[in-house]
Amino acid sequence: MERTFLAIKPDGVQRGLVGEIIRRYETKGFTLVGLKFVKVSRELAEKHYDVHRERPFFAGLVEFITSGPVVAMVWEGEGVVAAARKLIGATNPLTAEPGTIRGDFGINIGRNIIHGSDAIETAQREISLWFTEEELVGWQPHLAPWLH
Ligand code: 3AN
Repeated sequence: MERTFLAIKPDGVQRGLVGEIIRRYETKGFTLVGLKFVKVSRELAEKHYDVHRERPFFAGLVEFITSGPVVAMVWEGEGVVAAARKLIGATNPLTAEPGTIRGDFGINIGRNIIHGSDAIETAQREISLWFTEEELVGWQPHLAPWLH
């Protein structure tokens, strides 16, 4: 089953949006398989944002993600990588549609509340970067298949 990595960034945590964000993925119908509250090390932050290493905002990005606690999560479900990005909205909160997390709660591109993997391969890389195999809990909700 497809899995994605999501992280509620320090601004999302500071603003008390953790419950609201988790609720959106739960009520959408995805299954939570990994969850932890972490103070991100510089080493992890640099690995996570490695593709942006040459970008002008790289240093600021690392500075910000390491500035306060982050909620790291793995969610599972059909098409979850693309669907989770859809719920997040566009990178720039000013162009993110209302109804999306960034569209509803964000203003600034550098403070856009949540990270979500952008492809299945990226998700696999990010999940193994942030979680050990033992920290992931494979389970199935007791729902009749016809409910979904
Ligand atoms: P997304 O998070 O929507 O996948 P990416 O992967 O293009 O966006 O960028 C990663 C992160 O880098 C964004 N979440 C945002 O915090 C930051 N970022 C992207 N573009 C800019 C920019 N022009 N100025 C400042 N920060 C940026």
